Amino acid sequence: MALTSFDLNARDGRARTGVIRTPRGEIRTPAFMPVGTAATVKGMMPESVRETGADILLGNTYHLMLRPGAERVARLGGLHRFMNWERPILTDSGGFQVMSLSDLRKLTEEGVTFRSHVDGSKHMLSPETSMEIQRLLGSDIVMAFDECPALPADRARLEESMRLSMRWAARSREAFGDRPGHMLFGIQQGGLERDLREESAQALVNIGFDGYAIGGLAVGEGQEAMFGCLDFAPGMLPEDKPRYLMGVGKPADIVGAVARGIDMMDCVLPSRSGRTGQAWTRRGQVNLRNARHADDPRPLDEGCTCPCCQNYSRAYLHHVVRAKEMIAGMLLTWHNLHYYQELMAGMRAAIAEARFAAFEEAFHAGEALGDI
Ligand code: PRF
Ligand code: ZN
Repeated sequence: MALTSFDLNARDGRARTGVIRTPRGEIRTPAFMPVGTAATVKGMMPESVRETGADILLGNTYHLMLRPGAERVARLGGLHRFMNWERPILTDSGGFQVMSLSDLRKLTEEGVTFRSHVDGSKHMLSPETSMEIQRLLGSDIVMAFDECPALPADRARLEESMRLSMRWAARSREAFGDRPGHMLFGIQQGGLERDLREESAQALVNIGFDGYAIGGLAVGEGQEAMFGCLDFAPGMLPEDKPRYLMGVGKPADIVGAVARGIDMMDCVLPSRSGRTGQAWTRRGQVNLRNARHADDPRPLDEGCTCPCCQNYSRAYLHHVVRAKEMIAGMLLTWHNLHYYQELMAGMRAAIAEARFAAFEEAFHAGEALGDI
């Protein structure tokens, strides 16, 4: 019997809900994956991340290979043991982070050579080395090695880059081999071009993956253009495999992506914005730095059951944000991750009960009200 599986439980329009099963636990979809780049979801203990409702975290090949090093993590028992998160972990393959973070990159057919943003040391990532690093980390869901051009990019560049990513996808598949209990996801590229997305989807399906990501979006094109692409891109990917939209997004992006058939997402936004005094609630974004909160005894969100909203006032949050106290980032990250996971749970229930359109409408009505 297969050690991993994906079962769809219900559909409502193009939205889907189901479960990915792995030996390390189940991932309820649509799923939001908090980002644990450097073997930590910044400002949160892993058990607290679990309490927010997360089934899976995202880790990064690029950061972990540079510090503390994949071999070291492997010697210490793998990433799960190292960071004290025993549930599933998906790792990104590194190419996208090399392009956004490293110095002096050089891209060839073989892969990419670059200098570390940490200490300037020289490194190489290729489909083969990325698969090896993700194996050493012990990742449950391994991402194929790809290249992601920033948008806008001209068609020739998008086409060339997508075809390179598809050759790398085939090499990733070959290097990954057969690893029962672990999944390998391919990544569709092709910018906003419908025919390139189709060509990419066909190439990936011919290779054969356990799941399919949509890469190359949320890279500067804006929500309308992204949704335009999501009106056709998910439908090009196999119905019976999970579809993962990489690096998305704001709550409204997530709701729109789920409406268009996406099953998984990740984003630094809830954790990163928590560290800059920003909160997300049913009424949209709230900036706790704002002076209007200074004397406000009410919680951030009256209806929220997270420890931040149960125990602290807006006045307190405003104070600790302004004073740059560590607890500010801790409390707001907790609240934001809790809010994101409640949003996912709400969508899963709405899809299961065939009322997703009403859920979507209520979501937008809440955001339109604005913060009280
Ligand atoms: N490829 C990979 N990781 C990613 C992306 C991609 O295209 C994106 C684009 N939003 C975020 N993270 N490998
Ligand atoms: Zn809260």
